[in-house]
Amino acid sequence: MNSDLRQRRKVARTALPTAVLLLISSAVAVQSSAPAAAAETTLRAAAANAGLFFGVAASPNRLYPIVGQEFSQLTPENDMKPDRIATSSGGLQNTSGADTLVNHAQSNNMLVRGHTLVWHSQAGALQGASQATLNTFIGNAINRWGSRIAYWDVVNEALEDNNTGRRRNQWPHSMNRDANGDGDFFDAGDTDVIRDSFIRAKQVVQAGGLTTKLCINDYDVDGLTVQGGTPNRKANALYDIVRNYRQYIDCVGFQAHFNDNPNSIITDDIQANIQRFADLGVEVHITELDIDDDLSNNDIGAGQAENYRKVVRACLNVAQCTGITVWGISDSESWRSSERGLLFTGGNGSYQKKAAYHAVLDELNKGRNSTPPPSTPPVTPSVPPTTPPVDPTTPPPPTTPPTTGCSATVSLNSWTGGFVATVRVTAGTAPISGWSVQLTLPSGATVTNAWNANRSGSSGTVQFSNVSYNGSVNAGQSTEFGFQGTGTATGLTPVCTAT
Ligand code: 9MR
Repeated sequence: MNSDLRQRRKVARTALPTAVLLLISSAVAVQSSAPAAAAETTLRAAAANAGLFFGVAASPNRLYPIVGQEFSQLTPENDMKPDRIATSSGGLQNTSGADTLVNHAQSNNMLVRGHTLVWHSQAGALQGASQATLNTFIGNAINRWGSRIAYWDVVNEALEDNNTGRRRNQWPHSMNRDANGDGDFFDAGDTDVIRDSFIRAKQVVQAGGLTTKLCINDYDVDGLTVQGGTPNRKANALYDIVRNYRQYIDCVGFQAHFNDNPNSIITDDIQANIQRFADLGVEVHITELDIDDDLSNNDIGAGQAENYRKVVRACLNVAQCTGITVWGISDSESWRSSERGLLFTGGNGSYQKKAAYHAVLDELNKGRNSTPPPSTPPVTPSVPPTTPPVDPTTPPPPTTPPTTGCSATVSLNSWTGGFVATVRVTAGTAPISGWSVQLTLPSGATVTNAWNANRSGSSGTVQFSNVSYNGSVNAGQSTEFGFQGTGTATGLTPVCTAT
């Protein structure tokens, strides 16, 4: 095992994505006919009740029934990596494994996470390619599966090991240039593979009218600190990247490969770290979870089942943490089999649940703390169950033309009896230092919670205003907030005022 892999031996809602909501809505429908207090018996059903997906990394030769039964999301463990599917000119090849996985996910009503587009490792024929070629590949890969891929890891593992907080220096990051020498790659004159790859991916998504969300994914970024209370500089660096490129980045993946490496332990500040990313307005996902079961070295905590509980709870307690994915089904089939880091034992389709499985299921069944779990409220008898969902892909027109103040648009994800609204506030031709948005809900609709905004009122005319960190918006730039409600919320007309 090389040092890179050894280092990796350790081991995130503004708006819930459409596909998650579809999963939730089906769970709600199931629940309304089940006894109110019945605990769910699969990870995917328990997660759906709490408003998140529970996924697994998979390969075409391991698509056993358990995949669709227990999991609601699938990440190709290796079949969408550039070394499988990219040609040296950024074309596609050998996509049959990836196609099999996407088809399997679709027929089992699972979300897909595309993994991954820009990565220093497993780059195959793309190794050493220019940004232009990377951009070609990004376009080809995103367009091949379109909105069938809910999330794409656009850039994977861009940050250096050993908690330095620096970017990697190998390709493709070796293409980076810090033009003004200020120590970062965020300035207009700088060259930044992360920024340029996300800009390209965003263009492709917008040009195709896709619902795909674009994520940045990394490991050892899970807590605010690492062992000994040392600040987690890698997590801080990731935070700076997301903050600077928020307009292109929709989601952040914490790989969460936990083990006893000092930078890979489970700390008590994982939830706070998830929260600060969520406060930037991105979804957060735990993307590659596995937890070392090596109890001879106890510095990652009190045992695997309890450690799994901790991580799952940290996600559940942050509304914008919309999914958890484990990096394989069973220990023996894991990339780290010796650490017995997963939820099942056994193999070849015959699996036994571990204590860790039962702990995760139990924790998921407890639901979220910070907001009411979506399974509880949104059954409004006045809404007929046949109400068609609003098409979330139809972008509503701006309600006010750009001015020196601000304008606002709203997009809706709806299900029978409930909705999540994402409101985008855009400054006019001058910067603003605060904003408020007023909108009037149709009768019967009620706001149950909001994020990235202060709120007054819950039905009829409701007022939202900026919170401390998102009041300042530069000319022409945007910020987003969201809210969840019960009932039906069509025809919302937000009115934005700069304050
Ligand atoms: O689990 C994957 C394993 O089968 C491959 O051999 C390995 C090659 O690097 O990649 C593993 O998956 C990695 C993922 O793509 C990115 N994060 C770390 C994962 C474990 O190494």
